[in-house]
Amino acid sequence: MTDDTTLDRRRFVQATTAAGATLLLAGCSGGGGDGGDGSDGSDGGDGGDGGSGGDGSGSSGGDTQYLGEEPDYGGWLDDANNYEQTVDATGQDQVTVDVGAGDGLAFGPAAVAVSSGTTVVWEWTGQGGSHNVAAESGDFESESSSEEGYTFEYTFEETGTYEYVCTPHRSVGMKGAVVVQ
Ligand SMILES: [Cu+2]
Repeated sequence: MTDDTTLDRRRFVQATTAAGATLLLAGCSGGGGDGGDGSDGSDGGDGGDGGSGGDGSGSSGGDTQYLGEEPDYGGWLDDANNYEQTVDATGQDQVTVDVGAGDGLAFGPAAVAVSSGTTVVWEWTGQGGSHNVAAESGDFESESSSEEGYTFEYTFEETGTYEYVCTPHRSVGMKGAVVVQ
């Protein structure tokens, strides 16, 4: 019975135009792909791993907003690890920056814009060894620590661009900036 049905379908395919047959073949190969759904199921598990890859965004708390126009850092961030764009964190009372982001020798985000009066809290991830946070201007400087959960904070009252480094890792690009608007 089922064999007869199959034969009927084959005759139907032969009776269609070349274009139609191509479409049907595409459908057939798609059907073969359905067999791969079993492995796709395990791929779904891998997708969960991708979710953990999202930890980077988790540190900044969900959807990351960037400034519409990138500030001119005068080359300061050209060799800064983890720097792509300036994260827009304006309008917030408190903003957290990871110390030891990425591979451990970066600030996360490396560049962030805040409103004046905002307190930036640097929070150590425990990755990459011992770090500190030291403003180029000397306005602020933390102790060195390698301890996960260690924090240092500074409240930015004056507008401007504040460049800072991790002193021991300056030469390997552990640099950051806070833009106060
Ligand atoms: Cu460091």
